Amino acid sequence: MKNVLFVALLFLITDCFSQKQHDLKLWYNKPSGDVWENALPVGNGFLGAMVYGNVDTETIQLNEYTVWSGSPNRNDNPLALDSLAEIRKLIFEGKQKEAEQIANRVIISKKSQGQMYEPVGELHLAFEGQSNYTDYYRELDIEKAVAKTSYKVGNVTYTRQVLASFPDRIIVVRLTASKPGSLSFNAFYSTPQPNAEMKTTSSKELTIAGTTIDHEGIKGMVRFKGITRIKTEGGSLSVTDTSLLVKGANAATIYISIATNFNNYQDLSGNQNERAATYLNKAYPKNFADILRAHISAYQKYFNRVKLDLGTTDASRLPTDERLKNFDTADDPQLVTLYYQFGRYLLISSSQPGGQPATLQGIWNNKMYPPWDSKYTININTEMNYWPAEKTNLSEMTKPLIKMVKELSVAGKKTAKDMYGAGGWMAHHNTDIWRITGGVDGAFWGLWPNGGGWLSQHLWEHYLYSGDKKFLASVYPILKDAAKFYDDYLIEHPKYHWLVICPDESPENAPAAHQHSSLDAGVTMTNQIVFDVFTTAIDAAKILDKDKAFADTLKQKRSRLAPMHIGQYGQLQEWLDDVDDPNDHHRHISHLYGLFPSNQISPYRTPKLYSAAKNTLIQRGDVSTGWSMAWKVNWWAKMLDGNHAYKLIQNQLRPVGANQEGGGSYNNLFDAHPPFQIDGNFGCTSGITEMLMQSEDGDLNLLPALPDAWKAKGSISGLRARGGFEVIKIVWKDGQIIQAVIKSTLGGNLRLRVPNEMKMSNGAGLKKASGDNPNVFYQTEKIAEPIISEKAKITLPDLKQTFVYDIPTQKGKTYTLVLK
Ligand code: FUC
Repeated sequence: MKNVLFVALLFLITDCFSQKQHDLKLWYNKPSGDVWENALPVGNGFLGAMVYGNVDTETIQLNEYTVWSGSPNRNDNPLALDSLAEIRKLIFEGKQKEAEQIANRVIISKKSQGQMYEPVGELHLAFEGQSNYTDYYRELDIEKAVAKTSYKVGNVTYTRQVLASFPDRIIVVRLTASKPGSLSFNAFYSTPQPNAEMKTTSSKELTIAGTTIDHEGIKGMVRFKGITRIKTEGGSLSVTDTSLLVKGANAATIYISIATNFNNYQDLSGNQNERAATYLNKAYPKNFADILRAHISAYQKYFNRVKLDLGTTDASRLPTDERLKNFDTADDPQLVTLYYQFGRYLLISSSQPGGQPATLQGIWNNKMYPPWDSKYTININTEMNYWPAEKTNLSEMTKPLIKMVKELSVAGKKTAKDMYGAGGWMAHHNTDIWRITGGVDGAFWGLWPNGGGWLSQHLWEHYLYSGDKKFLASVYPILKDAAKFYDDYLIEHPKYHWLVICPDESPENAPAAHQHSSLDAGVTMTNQIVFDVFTTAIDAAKILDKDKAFADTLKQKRSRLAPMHIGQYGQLQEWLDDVDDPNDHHRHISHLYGLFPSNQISPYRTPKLYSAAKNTLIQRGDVSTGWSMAWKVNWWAKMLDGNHAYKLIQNQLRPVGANQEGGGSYNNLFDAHPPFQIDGNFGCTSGITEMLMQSEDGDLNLLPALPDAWKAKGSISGLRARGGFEVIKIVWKDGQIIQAVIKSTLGGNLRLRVPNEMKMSNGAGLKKASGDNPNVFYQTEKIAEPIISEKAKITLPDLKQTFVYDIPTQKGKTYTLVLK
């Protein structure tokens, strides 16, 4: 009997263990082969690696965050200013195509169209005698930020672990074999970089050294150096000209260091050799266990802040690629949790304080000529990368973005002045590590002058979440100068008499009525961005008690911006003229910027616009590229429609190729545009958060868009909301919040919107909210009444009942509410 009990207990423990094992892990029972999108990403914000987990020859593809083609450069087109009046005239006369032709010549850069983020190369480990393997398993544990591969040959178990250490700034590979003396391999580099040399040194180091390539007339001047050293336990280590040979070892630890001469976007005077050696020399004396421990603890400091539980079913026991195939039909809520946390994992791994912002591919790229150069597309993609940062409690990860915006605000001053005769700063629709601010790729895409304006709002957002006045004061000149650019650049529309930006465009889309040219004046998204840029400059000036006269000018000009328009199909107009096509399924729905990430369109404050935005969303359809679908998750969450948001998550969690129109996920859960583009990962993590918590619309709204699929029960802990509120916990059951724990870090009124009646945990009742929310971080600026087409059919929203309370809070105190 005792024995039976013992076996049963053991079974239970192992069963729990294997369940737990698959909790926050991507795992597979086959190697990656030669498919990069099967490989698993690790990164520490400075180095990135893709681990293939192939048995015979392991490949670890390597990236370093400053390895870019080119060198410091600017790409303004000085011809712009003289032609501005002519371009404007043509646009106002309805001759968009002619205007576009001129703009191609005078606005679009004749120099760099943006440089490329590039790979360093690959480290290969060619093993001896491992072709007949069994029990293959590989995983990425996103709770620990470690990739692992294991398999058996005969009765020997081989294990590999790979991590990009946060504290040690190197990549470490740990190899073990269960039987002493069974580990033999040959380590060597390969690289697609044409100007790189790979060799070994007398101190048994494997090195790769090179200079990046020239591109579009800009000389490649980033010098990089990689050094690999191996520590063996047992066996021997020897060198050939180009490889390190390990023979008969029990275990081995590989230390990989990479550095460049990059100091900042204007300075390449660093010493890559010294840097690479310094990182390596510091880490090499440490053993793997110590490196692993320090790495996990540094990583978990960020990662562990948020926990999500949407339930777990048996479907979660399958390998990740199988789950992806099944998600449409299986009940597998845990895959959403995994995907959600994977977004946070990717942000921590690709965007660290002191580093560069996450590119279109984060920090992972294996191509010399990557899609869209793996740079920064700032008409949506870079912004989307940072949507999850503040609310999923990864505020530190915004630092590289904030730094980039600071640098752009310097570089973009000259662009504003030379190209548009305006003060302040601006950037067009792309930038790169050299902080180019000129227009690229052709006027149809690259004339868009609002990259600076939109990016500047991320600084304001950082203030709204943190309440850090010192930070606000330090970035105020950037906010002010973003407004100054528009202040100078706005002109009166000759027909409508509003103040508009011209030439302008609604990102990458064009109506047939404008000869399929994107060029226009006063497009909706820009009006919304200018409105926000002015409002934040006005508010920041007030908070800091500065620049009253300037703020008054901005207020006056803000009141003369074009209002939003509702067109003949009941849609939110993308352009000032009612020229939208209800059959247009374009992936950019830029005019819904006003719904999200901005808060100008609200179910509670602007119901007509809200209905129009909904019509637009329906007309544009669901399936699109990965990032576009991710934006739609956020929009449907703002539409308070959890089921529709969930449908988009289902579309995103399909194997790439399964959606005819695009989107989906690769086996390693990388988002597919296709090709791989990381914005969809980040955008979806943001969207899932918005389904569970929103804080943009004048209140802290809990469970605003819970889909039926997650209703039964669940919880999330550790989110952050505007005004310094930490949402320590939301627990729900049958669609009702049974417990909400909120910590106030700044004090102030907590206006809480919930789907069911609640009370304080001590039984005290709650005060119903009334009037405007007095909390300064929850102010919503009133917008102008929309202009509505006579043909438009508008059905006002039928909103679910919610309960809204005002809870006065004290700084540092925690408030627990329960179901009433
Ligand atoms: C914009 C988008 C594309 C792609 C590229 C990186 O141009 O329109 O879909 O995401 O950026």
